[in-house]
Amino acid sequence: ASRLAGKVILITGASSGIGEATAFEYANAAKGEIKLALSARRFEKLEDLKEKLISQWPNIKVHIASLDVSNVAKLTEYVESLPEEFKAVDVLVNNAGKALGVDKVGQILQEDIDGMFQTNVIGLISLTQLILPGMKARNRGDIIQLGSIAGRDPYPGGGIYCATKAAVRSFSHSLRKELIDTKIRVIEIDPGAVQTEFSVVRYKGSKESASKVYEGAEPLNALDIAELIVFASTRRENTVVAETLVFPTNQASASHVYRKK
Ligand code: 8X3
Repeated sequence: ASRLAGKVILITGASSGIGEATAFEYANAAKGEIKLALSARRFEKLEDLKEKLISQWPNIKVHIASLDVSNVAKLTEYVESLPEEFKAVDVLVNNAGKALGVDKVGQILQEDIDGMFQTNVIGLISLTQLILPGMKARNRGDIIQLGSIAGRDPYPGGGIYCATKAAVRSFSHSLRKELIDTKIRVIEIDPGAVQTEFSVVRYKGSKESASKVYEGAEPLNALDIAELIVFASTRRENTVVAETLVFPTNQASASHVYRKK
């Protein structure tokens, strides 16, 4: 049987991009024999996603909920409201995250600082804290953290975003050490350039600025990262893909990208 059969996969930020692709990739890898708990701020997008998943895999179980991970009070409510058959989370994919702006220190909007830390760091930590006790009780589970090259190789104009991803990395490393005597795996996935709504959000809706980010180079797509997430969580239980750094072939650091003229 598949290593995923019957498992509960909880994905945040599942309405688009890497989160959505990851939902599909889990469904695909498990041939629909899986339970997906999908959350995001945009509920209508989740409704569409659920419909697509069910039309492709009639046996799949999908729970959707509107959730903004930056709202810590709501996280507890969300976890408590999960239906019984979704409560024992096997894989937590902490995917929700965002960059806001490319301003330099001294000019960064306070709301952007708060927004990035609240979602990328506080939300991720708080949800992990809520899911971990169950994993500990069952002595199994995967915690998959979406980091970034930005967390390893900070760049100008990314002071806050890079700091949030460094925080994710540091938190994940502490957690892996704390869980050393358990079978729980902490898996960090650090993508480089991936084309999703990420840059449109960073440039606050400017599609033109967003598309410049990828100009002349071929970025990864959401499915490339989804495949790695599913790969990492389907290894034999004694194998932990502790961390990954994933670039498109023409990228070698946060700022070293080969672009065709
Ligand atoms: C996204 C990658 O290089 O824009 O996390 O920070 S980058």
